[in-house]
Amino acid sequence: METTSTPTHCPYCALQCGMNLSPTPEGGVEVTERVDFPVNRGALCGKGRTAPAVLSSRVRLTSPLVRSGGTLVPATWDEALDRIAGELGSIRAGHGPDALGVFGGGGLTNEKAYTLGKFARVVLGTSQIDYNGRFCMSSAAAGGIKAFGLDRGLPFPLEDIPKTGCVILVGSNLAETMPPALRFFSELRENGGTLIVVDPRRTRTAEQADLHLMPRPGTDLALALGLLHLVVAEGRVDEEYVRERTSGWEEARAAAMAHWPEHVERITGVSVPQLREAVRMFCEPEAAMVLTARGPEQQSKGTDTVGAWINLCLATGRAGRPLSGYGCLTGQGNGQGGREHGQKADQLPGYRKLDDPAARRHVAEVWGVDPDSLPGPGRSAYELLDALGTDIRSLLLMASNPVVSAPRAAHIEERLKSLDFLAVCDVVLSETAALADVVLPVTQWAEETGTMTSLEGRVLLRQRAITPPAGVRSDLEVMHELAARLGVEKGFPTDPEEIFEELRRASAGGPADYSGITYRRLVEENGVFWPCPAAPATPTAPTAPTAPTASASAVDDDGEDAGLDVFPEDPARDEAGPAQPGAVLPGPVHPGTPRLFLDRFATDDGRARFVPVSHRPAAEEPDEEYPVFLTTGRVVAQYQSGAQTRRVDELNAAAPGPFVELHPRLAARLGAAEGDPLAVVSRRGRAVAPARITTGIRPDTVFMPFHWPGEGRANTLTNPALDPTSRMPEFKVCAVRVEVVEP
Ligand SMILES: Nc1nc2c(c(=O)[nH]1)N[C@H]1C(S)=C(S)[C@@H](COP(=O)(O)OP(=O)(O)OC[C@H]3O[C@@H](n4cnc5c(=O)[nH]c(N)nc54)[C@H](O)[C@@H]3O)O[C@H]1N2
Ligand SMILES: Nc1nc2c(c(=O)[nH]1)N[C@H]1C(S)=C(S)[C@@H](COP(=O)(O)OP(=O)(O)OC[C@H]3O[C@@H](n4cnc5c(=O)[nH]c(N)nc54)[C@H](O)[C@@H]3O)O[C@H]1N2
Ligand code: SF4
Ligand SMILES: [Mo]
Repeated sequence: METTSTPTHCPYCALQCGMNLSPTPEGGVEVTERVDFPVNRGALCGKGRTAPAVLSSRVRLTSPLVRSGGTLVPATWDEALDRIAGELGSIRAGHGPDALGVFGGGGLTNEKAYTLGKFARVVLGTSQIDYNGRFCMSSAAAGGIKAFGLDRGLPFPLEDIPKTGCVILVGSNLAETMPPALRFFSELRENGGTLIVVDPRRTRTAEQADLHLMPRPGTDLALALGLLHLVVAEGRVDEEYVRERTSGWEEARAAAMAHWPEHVERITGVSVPQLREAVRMFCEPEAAMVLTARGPEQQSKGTDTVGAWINLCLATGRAGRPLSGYGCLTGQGNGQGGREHGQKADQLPGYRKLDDPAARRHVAEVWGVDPDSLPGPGRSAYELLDALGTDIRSLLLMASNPVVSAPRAAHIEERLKSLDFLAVCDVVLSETAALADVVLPVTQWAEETGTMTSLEGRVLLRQRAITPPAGVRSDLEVMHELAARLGVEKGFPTDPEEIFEELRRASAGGPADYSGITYRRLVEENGVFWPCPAAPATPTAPTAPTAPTASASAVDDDGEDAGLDVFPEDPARDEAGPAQPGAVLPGPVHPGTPRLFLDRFATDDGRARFVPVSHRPAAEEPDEEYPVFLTTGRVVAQYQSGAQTRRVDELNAAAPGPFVELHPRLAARLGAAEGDPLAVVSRRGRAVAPARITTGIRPDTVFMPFHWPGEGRANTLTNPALDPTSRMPEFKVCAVRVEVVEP
């Protein structure tokens, strides 16, 4: 039994606040302040502070469950694992490997996400794997890759925010979703900088703003184009920067010029004087930033919308320069690392592309398999869930609760029920686990070691602090055992550090290069920002790592500037172990890359690319039958599908259930009073929750948080219209009718 306090990180969001875990006399663990982690300096939100409650055996699973005669009953680990391996094996034999679906999560550690991707492709041989990050960050990732050649949520550390001149925060309610991060924005204002918030609701975040723009949901693309139009019209383009550091300006300029401010006012509801004021605030200081979150991204045009905001940054010379840039505030604990190491449908570790022959060769070499044996890209998350029970006959699900969190959730619930076989690994009996044929109870954050990559691109070590209860095993052990039962004895270790060492080699030379990072460095340096190549690498002959892709080399080649000799004698270099295929021999230690793009962007020619984009409406706009916009999001005291936080008394007291937020004018029209049960009806279904009346929302819009199952489930209503590039669903806009429920 561990007895001293352990420095670690929160189990929930992408801020990955530092905390200490200290044992209590009762044999449990409590959270104590950890001030040495610079992001939160000891501060935590209520979720982080109460996180140990979910470690308690009172609320969690401690025995495998197997469905028998319609109900889930306790079983031994061997029975449960045999059952899963048997079902997967026979479905594969009968219907081929692509009948086996796999669904992961952005909360999984890098080691688990990496192993899950490898398990799907090497053990099951299926292309049908994706994960919940598709619901979260894929539009920002697609936009970032188009423009910069690389996707890392924030290209700079949060500590840069207070030193810039202006930040436009688009569709982020970080006062509720990342409370300790609010400090950076308060400091920005104390230093004389300004904050612009773009949100259809006057959120706690918007209350902090110098300027709050309140557009109609789904119109951020027009808004950004209108701002760019004004930048051009007012002669505020940074011509020299555009010439030296970008390409594609003429087309993007022409597209923006078609969006007249008066026209943009009609689309967005944001007045022309407000647009002008925003342009002035953004352009006057020497440096400025645009940060987006789920508001503009969870739209069927999220990729183009992100592109439009990036265009604004590029035209004004506000990217790839100190204290300036575009960033996305990634959401889940490992939302960043989870999208880099291969649980995404089209991806191999190191942010490599599954359809790139060089990437396939490199990773297959590390995995010791034939590159031709690796399947190709599969379906995106919603498309995968939508196909359950058709050509996909079974699903292995790890770390997501789509019964609550997927769009058009009633339909997805039906798809899950129509499967021949569903296996779920979780720490609690989530609404999705409750539908499974086999449920495996797994260890969680404080009980296991693993790395997470925060929204800053900072790789962190979350350390084991306590002994897990009897009866649970780690996700890594689950994959090890299943691989063995399916005939793959090697390549699925259970020790996270051993997996990380393999991940280093698999990522070497890729865009997200972790090869210079070790567990020891993560502890000693309080995290390391990627890319961190083990450079200058001495590749082992004859199986050198493949040359970095053009986009990757652009980042990694900045080696000189990166100060490679900072830790020339770091003993951690010796930990790389014996040379293996694709291994990188010890060299001077790379310090990591807190700030990207300062010299060049990660494109072939080093220039950032403007994308020509034009406004288009949401997939579903209000009409006579469904006259009101519905948008959805979060409250401070609940996390995601609520599977974890709905098991914490203190959090339930603060946020006991769903609600429908609406403006007094809409309430008056409906004859609704505070607390009245309202039915919200969309083309997908009907949800009921009490009215919460506030002037802090547009009168044409209602808002529902999505943390609850049952009658008040917001996702019964949402529209699964997908962005054509990122395949991300439109959680933030659909059309509904609102009615008072007669008693
Ligand atoms: N308390 C809490 N914190 C969390 C989470 C949680 O579930 N609970 N989840 C974590 C995760 S995974 C994520 S992804 C992040 C999400 O963090 P955020 O993006 O901050 O969260 P949301 O509440 O989904 O959306 C932000 C805002 O977008 C606004 N919005 C709605 N429609 C539009 C629109 O069309 N345009 C614009 N500009 N804004 C719009 C909403 O009113 C809302 O205030 O939070 C992380 N942190
Ligand atoms: N309407 C609407 N819907 C949304 C959104 C929205 O804004 N509006 N946001 C979307 C976004 S951004 C996201 S990220 C998704 C998130 O939605 P989900 O994918 O449902 O996310 P969680 O609720 O975090 O589910 C994680 C599950 O994994 C379990 N778990 C935790 N740790 C581990 C572990 O180490 N191993 C295993 N095996 N299980 C673990 C938890 O108990 C929980 O059941 O929701 C999306 N849905
Ligand atoms: S802000 Fe995020 S990481 Fe920090 S304590 Fe809260 S949930 Fe945890
Ligand atoms: Mo998310």
